[in-house]
Amino acid sequence: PQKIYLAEYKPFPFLIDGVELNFDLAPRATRVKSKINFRPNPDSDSREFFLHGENLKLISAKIDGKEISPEVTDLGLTADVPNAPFVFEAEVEISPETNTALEGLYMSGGMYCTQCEAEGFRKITYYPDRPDVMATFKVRIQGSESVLLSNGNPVEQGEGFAEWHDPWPKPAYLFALVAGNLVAHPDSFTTKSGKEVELNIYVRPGDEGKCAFGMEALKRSMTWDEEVYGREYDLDIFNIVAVDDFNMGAMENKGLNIFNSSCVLASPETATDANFERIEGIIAHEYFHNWTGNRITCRDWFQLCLKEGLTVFRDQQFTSDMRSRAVKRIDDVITLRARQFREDNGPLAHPVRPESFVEINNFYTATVYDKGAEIIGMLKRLVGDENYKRALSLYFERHDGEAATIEDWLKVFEDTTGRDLSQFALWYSQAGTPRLKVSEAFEDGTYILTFKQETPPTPGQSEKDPRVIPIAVGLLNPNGDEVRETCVLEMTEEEQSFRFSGLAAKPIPSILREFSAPVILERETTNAERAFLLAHDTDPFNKWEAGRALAKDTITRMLTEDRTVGSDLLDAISKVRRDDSLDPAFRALVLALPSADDIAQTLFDAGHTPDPSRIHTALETVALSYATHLQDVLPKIYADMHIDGPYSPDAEPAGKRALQGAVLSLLSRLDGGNQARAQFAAADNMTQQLQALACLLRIDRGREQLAAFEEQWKDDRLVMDKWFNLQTALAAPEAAVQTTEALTKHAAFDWKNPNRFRATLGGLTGNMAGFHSPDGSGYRLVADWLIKLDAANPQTTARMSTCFDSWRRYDADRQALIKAELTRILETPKLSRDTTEMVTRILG
Ligand code: B3K
Ligand code: ZN
Repeated sequence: PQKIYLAEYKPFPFLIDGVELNFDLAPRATRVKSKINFRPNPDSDSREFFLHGENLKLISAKIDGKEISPEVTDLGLTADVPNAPFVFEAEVEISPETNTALEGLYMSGGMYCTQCEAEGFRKITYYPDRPDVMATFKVRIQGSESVLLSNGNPVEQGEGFAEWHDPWPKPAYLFALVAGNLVAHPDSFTTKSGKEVELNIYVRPGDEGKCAFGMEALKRSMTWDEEVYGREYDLDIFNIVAVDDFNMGAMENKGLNIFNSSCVLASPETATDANFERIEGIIAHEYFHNWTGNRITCRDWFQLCLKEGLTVFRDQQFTSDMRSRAVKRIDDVITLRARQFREDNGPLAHPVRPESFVEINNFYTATVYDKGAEIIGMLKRLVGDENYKRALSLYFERHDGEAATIEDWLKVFEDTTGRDLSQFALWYSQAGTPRLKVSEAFEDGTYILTFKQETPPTPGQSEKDPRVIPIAVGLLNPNGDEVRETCVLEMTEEEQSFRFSGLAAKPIPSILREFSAPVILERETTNAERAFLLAHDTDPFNKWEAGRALAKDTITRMLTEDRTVGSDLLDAISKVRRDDSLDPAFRALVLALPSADDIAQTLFDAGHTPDPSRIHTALETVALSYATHLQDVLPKIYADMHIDGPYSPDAEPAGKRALQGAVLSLLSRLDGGNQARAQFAAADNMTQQLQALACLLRIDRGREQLAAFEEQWKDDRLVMDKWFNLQTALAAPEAAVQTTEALTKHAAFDWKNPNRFRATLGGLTGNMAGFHSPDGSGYRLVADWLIKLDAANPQTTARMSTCFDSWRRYDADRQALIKAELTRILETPKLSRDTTEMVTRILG
């Protein structure tokens, strides 16, 4: 397969003045007529006319009204064209019903919908399918469905047709079309300059009752973007459509966002608190793309982080404004470490701005998104809030309507602040997570912190240069008072010292407050000091981090030194547990144990070979110790967290439920599941129903409740995803593979639906001890299913193949078993380009 390189970027030889599309919908024979006005691009010296096109049946093509016979391959079409403005017309036929890849125009539950990012538009018609070719679109849809939607503003609607016009030039990846017998949840919004915008969430009949929260979240997002970034909405209408079959979370098509139904539909009975928060965040994310992504888009796909990193950063800011800033930061760092650090420290490591790819869909990664967002956070920290604001205004003013690059982005910060950001730019080009070693000294009232940075080699990058690292530091004195407020140290050298003078005693440092940079901190310290910070740190992130470090230290020592759970951990944790003055959501986070994967990576980094089943046992042991140690207070905390009145998904009640759920999980290790059974029976919301079910699965496999749950929810697709997922994710290690296999034979296991596939198989791959079952049966089952899915849906297959990326951590037997499965996948005839690229990289 062909590799594409950033260094080989060339502008397209033509510009487009306008596009007209005409869709005549039919499940297996949709006709698409296009009329495109091209003119030579003065910035290009080539006149080669190549249009992308895949899986299209060309009916006819014309230039300036005259029939032509272009040269057509699997990848596109080439024709001779005049060296002057000309009109290209084509008619093609496509088959949405048989499009199982869910890219281009496809069908889901009887409705037509599209997914074009990154390169799906070429499966709809012949077109320069690249983000730097921007054009205005007029779309006419003919179909018998009651709702016919496309981008922009509606122009005309009638029996069996609708016409839409999008006045804002856009790249083809933002094109969308929806046709279905849908119902709307309508609303409206008045922008700050007084413009009335019609809002709709379109769903299949029966789902109308699950739209209210998403609509409120949309309006909150619109207000927030006006208030915080000064960005107003720019069309008369904003539509969201919920689709059951979707490869990712959602898509920011101009004026017509298409959502995986799991990322927009919610009701108290069917969605958990976590679902509500995620829905709010994703709605905001897609809406924010209207400016960071759509009005200003990317020059080429290597610049993907330009829109994704920035938009993730914006949705994180939004959530911390809507909910708790401290809790949001901790949640984000947990995810960053679980997904991005894992990626950055394995065979799939790549720079936030990659330099080459085979299949761009493989680069919608935690690195591009989440590390991309961390880079924006560091930049903001380095230049300060005021400068960040000025730089963003300049960015919108200077690049509106353009397809921009990371260089353009950094330049607005340089021009705003006069700062040289060339060293900072290494964050975009160097892969790998920097390790930051800390040492300290104290003499005559002066405290010296010395940092040494080092980034291990990553694929294709053996040498790394030192980066700019903003390190937020505060100092505490031995009584626990803060003697130096947070300041940001700017590290630029490989090794660098910072001095704090005028101190009465040797302070206890709180380093990397708020997780000010995506690095791994390495510091020799004691559990006594960790417990001290857990009790006294004023920075909520580092307070939590101290508890987490204490737990990790305990668990790794249990596994490497045969230690038992020490009282230092138990006492420190129980203080926080009992402290009513702390936010319940924060207390729940302190009580949560690090993941098995986190422990495995920590052991591996320290030179040990992780044993998944021993890690599982150690985590269970710690949980049981927490339970016994807190025995006397658990029932009281459980009762204190009770909420009267109707369910609300707001942060405060959700935090209480989180703490109550964490307590329930401990209690159920002592009371044989009595409290959990009671909670299950009484629950009037999905959060509490699922918490209880999870506890019971561990006790007696929850047979009775699983059956009741299935009976109650068998007609609700999204809830049934949870039912599938919980069973594979929480199965006991020795039963996980068998449970998963049985579930794949369940009548409701629709493997072509990505949500169901991910819920079921993804539950197993996330169940570390189960997936890594020593006989290799977990690997075999997952490989079998990946091979099967690849023929239908390469994108989801490639993404799920990452479950094997940490294979080099494990013992030789497991490595051999995994390698054999990866090789078997790779040898599958006609394996997709997507999966081929991923598995090849994983094998290294
Ligand atoms: N931009 C889309 C992701 C498209 C993924 C294509 N494989 C959703 C988002 O990030 O908002
Ligand atoms: Zn995005």
